[in-house]
Amino acid sequence: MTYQILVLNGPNLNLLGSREPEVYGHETLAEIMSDLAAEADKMGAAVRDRQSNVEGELIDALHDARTWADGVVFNPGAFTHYSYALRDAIAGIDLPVIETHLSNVHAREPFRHTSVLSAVCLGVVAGFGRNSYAVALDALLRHLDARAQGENTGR
Ligand code: CA2
Repeated sequence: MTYQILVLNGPNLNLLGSREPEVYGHETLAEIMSDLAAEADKMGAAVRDRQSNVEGELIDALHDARTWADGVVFNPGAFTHYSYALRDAIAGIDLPVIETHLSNVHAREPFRHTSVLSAVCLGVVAGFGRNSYAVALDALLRHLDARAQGENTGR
């Protein structure tokens, strides 16, 4: 069974590799997503990645995922900290979503310590740079495997 996973990236993540490498690393989003697709293949999953700077497009992508995906790895960018619309979308789709961040948001400015999304996500991965995506994908696939075997693993 090949799990189908949406990897969704929010605002400004298209700028990765161009500025603030000390916070976000030197790789572009395209490089990170291409490496993740190779990792996913080894893990028995297929990923489709999408990036948007527009809140409504992220909501539409989450809604659309209901029709084809088994779960979502989601870096919502700064929307993490205040988007109740994304929170409602995640709560409404009945798919496991892992909130994922490159940086350790809890070691940064106070406004980044709050997430309005975490409570409706299966879990949160933050602080491992580009590896945050692979860690989140691994956790999501373990959850899906356990659920398929009838174990109760949360959401
Ligand atoms: O650590 C993360 O992955 C974040 O989701 C990244 C967001 C930030 O607002 C969140 O608090 C944490 C920002 C992404 C912006 O990325 C840039 C990359 C290069 C240059 C400028 C912005």
